[in-house]
Amino acid sequence: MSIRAELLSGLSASPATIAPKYFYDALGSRLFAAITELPEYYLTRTEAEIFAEHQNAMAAALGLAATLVDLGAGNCEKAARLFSVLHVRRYVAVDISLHYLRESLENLQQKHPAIEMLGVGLDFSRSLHLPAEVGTEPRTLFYPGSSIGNFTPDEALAFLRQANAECCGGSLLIGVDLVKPVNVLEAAYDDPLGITAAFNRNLLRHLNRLAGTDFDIADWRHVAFFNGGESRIEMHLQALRDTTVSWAAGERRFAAAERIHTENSYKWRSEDFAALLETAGFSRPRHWCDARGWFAVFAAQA
Ligand code: AVJ
Repeated sequence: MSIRAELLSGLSASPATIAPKYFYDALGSRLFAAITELPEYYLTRTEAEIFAEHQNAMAAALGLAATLVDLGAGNCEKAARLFSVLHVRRYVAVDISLHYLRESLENLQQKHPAIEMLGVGLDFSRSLHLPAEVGTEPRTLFYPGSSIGNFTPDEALAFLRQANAECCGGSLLIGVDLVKPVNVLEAAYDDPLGITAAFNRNLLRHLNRLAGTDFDIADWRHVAFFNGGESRIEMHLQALRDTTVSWAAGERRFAAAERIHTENSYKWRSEDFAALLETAGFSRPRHWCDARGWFAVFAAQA
């Protein structure tokens, strides 16, 4: 299905949905970077602390990681911090937009001339199948940031099974956000400055460009809450009034207070995530946490 057809079918569904990968246009990527600076958004900071504190133990658990495959690499910063401790010789940056990766990789190559670098443009939320140019040696797959949280548990299992195959006998290093008090979770996704609201609402501008819709951002507000039954933060855009959104071949009417579901961000218990890794075929999962037990980084063998 084309991007446009996929977006319009999500918009026509009840309830309407838009996939979270569409948050990241140029402005959305900058807004996400701003989110990671918010005091309420503990994820990025906490994960970085865990890497800094336990990188030697992680390197020992992973074994030699000559090839590091970075899933959702973006600016490649997180992976670059691990190059020396993991003795990386080949770095494969994978992201949905190859365009954005090129710049990051050029800068990185100058700082690390001895490391062979490759950029791969791939929407791995559909299928994680790395191209042949990546080679056949065992690899360490690196999936930081708790982006695995965008998948439902079933989707996460399917994704991890594919990841297991793509390791070629290597290993996985993955960041996972954990269950914690609801007030902490909800503040992280509904910050008082309104940066997360801007990030969520910006999705509609991106959609207007991608699918030719005519959303008026002023008609929509940001809603985020923890759904305890599903163990996930949900983000929605809620219509402030009755409104009709039109595109070339159709339209969708929204009643006041109707919502578009834009993101799930699952929060795991560490023992459940370890079990998920084993079900997906990984062995000897280990993990490291921060002192508060808010975030975990897991290493496992394929
Ligand atoms: C990039 C998917 C890990 O779920 O925390 C941040 C995205 N959404 N604030 C997350 C996000 C709202 C983020 N991930």
